[in-house]
Amino acid sequence: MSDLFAHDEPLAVAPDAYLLKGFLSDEDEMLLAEIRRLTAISPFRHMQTPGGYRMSAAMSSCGTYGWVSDAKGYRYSPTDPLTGNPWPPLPDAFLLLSQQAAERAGFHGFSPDSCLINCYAPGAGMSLHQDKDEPDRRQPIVSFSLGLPVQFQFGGSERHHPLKTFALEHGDVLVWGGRSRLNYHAVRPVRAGVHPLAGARRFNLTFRCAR
Ligand code: MD3
Ligand code: FE
Repeated sequence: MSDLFAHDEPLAVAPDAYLLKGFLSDEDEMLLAEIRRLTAISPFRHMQTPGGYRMSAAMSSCGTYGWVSDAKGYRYSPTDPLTGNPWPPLPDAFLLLSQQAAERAGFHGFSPDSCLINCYAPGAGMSLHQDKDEPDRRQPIVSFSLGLPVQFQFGGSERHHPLKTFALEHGDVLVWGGRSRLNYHAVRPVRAGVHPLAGARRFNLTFRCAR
């Protein structure tokens, strides 16, 4: 698909948080093919929260560290607990695109060592939470959305702060840093549908500095 949106100005959605509409529109097929390849090595699985709930999004990771959750808590691990092997390396194209997105949003020198791969079937979502398992809070988180659209909600630094909602669509990138790095956020349940390239799924890649 031609790149109608990627040259737009980043849309400020919160202080130091930017939405890059359609940033991935030339790279969507490559990204989906890489997700397929990576998850043949480290398969999608439903993790347990420390409280014993099954997460509705299926997850995998690539990079030096992967995010894991189980009865012992949330953490980054150099090995995939499902396979016992290291996570597959972060593809060069993932690294480059995430760095270009960070740069476009005004964050220089972004060098992620972890990419969490989330897969949402219809009905799956993510309840309100903060991302605080990463030690260096000066580093942003860069998120890529592919496949089915979803309503994304974000609030403030405390759970009770009011929420704003907007759609995340195939090809969109979000960059969260600085003053919004610890904002609460949630993903509403994905509605049934079929995306022409991704099928009945939404995929989200989040690039992080785990160390
Ligand atoms: C706002 N993933 O994996 S990405 C997650 O669409 C997660 O799969 C969602 O939240 C998803 O933790 C949302 C957008 C996002 C990512 C990180 C953030 C928003 C954020 C960190 C701080 C504030
Ligand atoms: Fe999150």
